[in-house]
Amino acid sequence: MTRVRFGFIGAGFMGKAHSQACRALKACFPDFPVQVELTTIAAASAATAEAAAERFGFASFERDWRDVIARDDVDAVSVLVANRFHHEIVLAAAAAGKHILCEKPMAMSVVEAEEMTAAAERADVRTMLCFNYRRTPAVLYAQELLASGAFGQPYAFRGVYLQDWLADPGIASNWRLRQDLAGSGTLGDITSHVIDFAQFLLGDIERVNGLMRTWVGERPAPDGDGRVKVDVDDEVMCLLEFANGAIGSIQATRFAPGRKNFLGFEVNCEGGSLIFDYERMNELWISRGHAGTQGFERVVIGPDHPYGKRFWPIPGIGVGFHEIKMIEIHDFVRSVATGENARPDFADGVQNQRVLHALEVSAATGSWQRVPS
Ligand code: SOE
Repeated sequence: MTRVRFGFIGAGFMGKAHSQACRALKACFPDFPVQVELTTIAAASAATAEAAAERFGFASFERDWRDVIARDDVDAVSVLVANRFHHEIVLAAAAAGKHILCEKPMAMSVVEAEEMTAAAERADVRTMLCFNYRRTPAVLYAQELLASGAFGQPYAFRGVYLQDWLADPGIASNWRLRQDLAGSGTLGDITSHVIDFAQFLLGDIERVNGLMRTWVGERPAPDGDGRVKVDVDDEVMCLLEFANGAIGSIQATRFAPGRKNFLGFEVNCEGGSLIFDYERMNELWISRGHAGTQGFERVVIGPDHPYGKRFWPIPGIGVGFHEIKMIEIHDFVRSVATGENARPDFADGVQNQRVLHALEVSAATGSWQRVPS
């Protein structure tokens, strides 16, 4: 396949991020033999879709997402809408033989995620989930180091995702605070990213024990008329056991005043440690050896690290959210061209969803839960 023609469903934050990544791809991957085209887009209303088509650079727009999927000139569908709609859209896209790039979390339940995976496998289409942060060059480098065995047996993973955009109880409700549209709160929205880090870096999670809390039980309605109940979790704290013998913990919240997008991990191994913090995403902190008497070395990520030569020629210039979305689109399009799924694919998404579910059950029952595989 020499070109991949995209149809987008959704025109919000992710519609903007994905379309900009598609448009910039050629500049950074000039030798990439696949042409990416922005064919059509649908959104919550025809007016929004029309405006987005113009703003994001699509050749056309559709009034209904089903019409995006029905088009013969669309090869791949990007699912960029609230979690509640992923299942229905993905089943329809797979039935129409479209390749699928889907935002996270994958689904509202494990059953939905399994059905989505089975549909894509039946249709033999490529799938990928947008756990984009694993494509941060510093994280890719950390994964390479761990996979090389240079650090030996991993002992512990400590993951955090701390934000503060909901800390003010006066902030109005939105779809991310509604169980019927999001499925869960902090759990699916951001804990899922840390689970993806954990699985990417250390492999399968076998058992979990979690706590979940809702800090603000009702908020102003989005239209300013009255107050509405918050029926999802605001904070998740949990312990993990990995199949490789390591143990771990995760804290995720949107109620950590001062923390903006503090997504990070520390991995301690037999032969050293690694630290990553997305707010300083162009650095990886490394300690080598048993005792770490030198403390940590700050490695500035640049042209010598994964995908580094694709972007800026001078070390220290750095990459941002835009570049990691470009890597994501590149890897997805390459998977369509080669016929082999890029990771995380839907099967990885099911495993992520199983951990989310196990955490919910654990928090509700106060018990350790096994994660099936
Ligand atoms: C809100 O918490 C949010 O937009 C998440 O939904 C994204 O996945 C994360 O990347 C940034 O924060």
